[in-house]
Amino acid sequence: KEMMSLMIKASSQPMSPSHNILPRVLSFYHHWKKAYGGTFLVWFGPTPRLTVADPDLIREIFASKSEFYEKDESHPLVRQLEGDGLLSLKGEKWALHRKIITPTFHMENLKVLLPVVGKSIIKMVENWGESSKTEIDVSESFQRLTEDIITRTAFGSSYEDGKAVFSLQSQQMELAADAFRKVFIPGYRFLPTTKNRRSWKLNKEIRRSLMRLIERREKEAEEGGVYGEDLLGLMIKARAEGAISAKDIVEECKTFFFAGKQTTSNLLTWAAVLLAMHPEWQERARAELLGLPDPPYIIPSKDQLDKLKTMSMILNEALRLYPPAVATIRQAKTNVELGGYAIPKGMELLIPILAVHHDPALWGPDADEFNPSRFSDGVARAATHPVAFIPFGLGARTCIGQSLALLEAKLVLTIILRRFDISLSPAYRHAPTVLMLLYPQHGAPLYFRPLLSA
Ligand code: MNH
Repeated sequence: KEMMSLMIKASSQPMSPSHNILPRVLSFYHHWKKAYGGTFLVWFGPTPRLTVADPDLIREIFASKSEFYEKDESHPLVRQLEGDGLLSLKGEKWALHRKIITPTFHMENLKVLLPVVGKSIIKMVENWGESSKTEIDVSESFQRLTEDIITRTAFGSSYEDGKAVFSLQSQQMELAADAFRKVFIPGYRFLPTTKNRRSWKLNKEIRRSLMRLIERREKEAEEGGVYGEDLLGLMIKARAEGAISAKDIVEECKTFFFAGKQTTSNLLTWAAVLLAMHPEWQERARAELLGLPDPPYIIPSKDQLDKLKTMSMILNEALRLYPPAVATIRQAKTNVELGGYAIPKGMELLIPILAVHHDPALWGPDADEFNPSRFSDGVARAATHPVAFIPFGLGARTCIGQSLALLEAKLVLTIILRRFDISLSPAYRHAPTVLMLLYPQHGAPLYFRPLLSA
């Protein structure tokens, strides 16, 4: 009998696999750090690349001496997907585009999305938890959701047409993921395989449909005199003023979808998985939510979301342990000195975001543990150095979609926590993997048990 109760106890323990994912995800970094410290040279192909994990030096590269560094040329496979937009542009053209696009993300514009987005979240969860044994692969569901939200942000009133274009780009991204898995086959991406040919065809179709959409919206704006505050409207207005071309707009649309969809769905997925693994934090977040002054609501308002401090701490801890963008790269524009190293012009520098986020020297001996409390005094004080937390980058080229992503994540998790108890399905296997971004290799099957009070 005792044995039996022990077994039951053991099996009802939340499965809590290690969050120490460095050896799995950045294995070279993990091993070489032990031998050489945080800063060392790695040869990827013909050019050496300096790995820089020291937050003082990272601050120099991104912020205080950023004029000496620029974005690198991205991999051709990525380049085809991301378009020639904000992510990859440099110099004056980048600055112009950043200025035109920034108002898309003003809180006033994001706020009006809340009720609309709230509705699609509720539609998503409608048939969750009908049976206590139904698994939901949240990584799938969340991708559909972020796709929907990014479409609304980019295209506003032309939502339906935008959706059609972005569904093509989704298909293209899946094909590219396949090509990435075969990147070790020399010249694979040039071979006229069925999948490659399909991807090339999609690329043309996407650009053609976007061009048609731009022309239509331009006509509408000329007739009605209103451009709209969505990404497309702001850019069409800039084109009317002669600042950018129609092709620029096409490239930015591609960039937005590429940069905004999977990053945010990965954050949502890891946050849901962490909540399932750590029921005590799930309960704390739910208690905070139900304890709001005016709790009977379906879709929370911006003001209500702002009050959810525990939820913000959980999201930050998810971004720390599982940053969707595990690393980024810069290139030296000229010969430059960095932390006593003479960096020659053209050298590439790799900033291993994931490794910085797991560094015990910055985060303490529990660096690999899930402990949202470390963010209770805000982001800048969570570690021993303010630049230890960089899921969205830093400086002028920091993520433009940060507030959208965080607002969206908070809204989704709030609506879900209000209705369901989240737990891991026995089918869940903890396998963080990098394929462009950090994602769960075998998906994220979770159980959603409806709460009686909901
Ligand atoms: Mn986002 C830049 C991570 C959501 C659009 N993003 C960056 C950078 C990081 C990043 C890191 C900086 C890269 C570098 O310095 O080399 N982004 C994220 C994460 C999420 C995210 C972890 C979600 C979670 N990003 C979004 C969303 C959008 C978006 C949502 C769009 C709607 N991001 C961008 C764009 C850039 C960027 C555009 C490039 C900004 C620039 O260089 O001016």
